[in-house]
Amino acid sequence: MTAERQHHRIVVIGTGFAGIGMAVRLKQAGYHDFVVLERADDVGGTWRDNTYPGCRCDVPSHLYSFSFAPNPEWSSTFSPQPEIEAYLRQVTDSFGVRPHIRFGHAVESAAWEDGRWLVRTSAGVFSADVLLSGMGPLAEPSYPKLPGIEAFEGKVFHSAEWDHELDLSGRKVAVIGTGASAIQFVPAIQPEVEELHLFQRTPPWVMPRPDRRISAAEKAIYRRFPLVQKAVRAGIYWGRESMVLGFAKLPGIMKQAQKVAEKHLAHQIRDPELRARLTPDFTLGCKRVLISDDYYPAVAQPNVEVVTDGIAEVTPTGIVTEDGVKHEVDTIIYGTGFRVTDLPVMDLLHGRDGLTLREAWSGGMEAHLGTAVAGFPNFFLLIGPNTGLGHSSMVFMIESQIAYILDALQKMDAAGITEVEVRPEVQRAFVDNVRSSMRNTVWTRGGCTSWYLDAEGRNTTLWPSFTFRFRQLTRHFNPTEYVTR
Ligand code: N01
Repeated sequence: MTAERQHHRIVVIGTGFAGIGMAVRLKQAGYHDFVVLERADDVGGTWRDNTYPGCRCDVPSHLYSFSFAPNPEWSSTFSPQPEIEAYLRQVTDSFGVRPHIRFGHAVESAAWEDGRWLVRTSAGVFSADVLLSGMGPLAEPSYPKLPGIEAFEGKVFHSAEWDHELDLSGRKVAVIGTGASAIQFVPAIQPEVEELHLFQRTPPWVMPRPDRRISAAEKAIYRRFPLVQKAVRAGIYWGRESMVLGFAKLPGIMKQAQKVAEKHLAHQIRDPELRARLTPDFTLGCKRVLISDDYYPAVAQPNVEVVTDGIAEVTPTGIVTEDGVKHEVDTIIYGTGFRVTDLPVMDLLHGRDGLTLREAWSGGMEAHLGTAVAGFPNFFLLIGPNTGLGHSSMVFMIESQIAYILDALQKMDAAGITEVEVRPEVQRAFVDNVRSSMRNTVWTRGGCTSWYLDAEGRNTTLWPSFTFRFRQLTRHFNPTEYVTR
């Protein structure tokens, strides 16, 4: 392939909800000199990559979509993955973003050099005045280092890289992990496989899933009266916002919610011994609250064994647990999540004076408003540190950040500013505030570990307050918080 070398005003990385939303809004605001770099051959981000059986969103679709692109056609409350991926493709095409995307361009490094970003990709080099990252935190599968795994003779894959070529019928399958992904694919594969050995390190809290099909009549109403769909969306939004009170302010609310989950478990799992194995020992909300009506019934089937002893080693034909028992399997599926606080991109990005993002984040991931990092001029991160949510739609956070970035670009243009870099003291004050808000939340006091926390136990992933508060804070770009040139 001929190496490209192009300059653009703006380079966006990634085509998940963040990258696509950013691209649409850039176009609408009159910015046309931009490209979006995408390593894969289509858009969708995590919703393109996660194709495991049973994959669907656990946030209602009326809320888990762009405010500027409501979709009256959602088939159910919690849409399945193919519908969400199709929605992202449709938004890409209907807003004319596809011509801006360079598929098959994996970013290998991005460095701030001579007042510009130099972005090297697998298919050419780009330079840009402004670099925007839409690389979400759920992009790099996390593989546990299991002793002996190299010698395993069966098939091994991760839920985010599902092997659709492999027919699971009649196979003896080990599933490692019981997070949001596993509780969706376990019920889907359980009827197919001969044996399912579910390696559970920590049992999750599981709530009932209030899902239902959206009728043709309802869809027609949404098509004809968009305000009705807007009202439904607002109702879901405010219902979810109220959950923050439980997570961060009123622990009693979580205890009440926990009772609902306990009832759900007791209702679906009759065997007291199995129920005990599946009962969490931490406060609900400490890890992501899962929703499912078919997980417990699947786990109770005779071909499923819930293994709670730790994994000691993998042999060529199975997994040996710490109690010495060998579980003979021919397939291992990792439902072990993502490298959220150890993003590979941390090594690829070099700010001022060669500083890598990993070095800048040696004290934990941090960014002003989860969006701008001191030492990294003209760089903005979508879904950056402390912008994740345990209760509501990430699309809301993404749209808040997009508006902030657009305001930054417009203010730079209006004032003839070519360079902005957040002041370290501004970033410090913001991060200190977020960290102190974290202190009494269920995420840090709930008695669990989770991907929300980094290796040092800091919650550098979640936004600890109401999402409308984040929107207020990101409503205006304030140039005085930045060193400008
Ligand atoms: O990953 P996870 P996920 N040995 O990190 C276990 C989003 N999502 O892919 O709890 C044994 O939650 C680990 O055990 P423990 C959503 O934000 C959304 O399921 O750490 N076990 C845990 O059980 C979600 O939170 C949807 O003790 C090991 C599991 O693997 C995020 O993605 C659907 C292990 C990992 O759970 C990640 O979910 C799916 C080891 N060495 C996902 N290492 C929606 O519906 C890890 N585990 C929107």
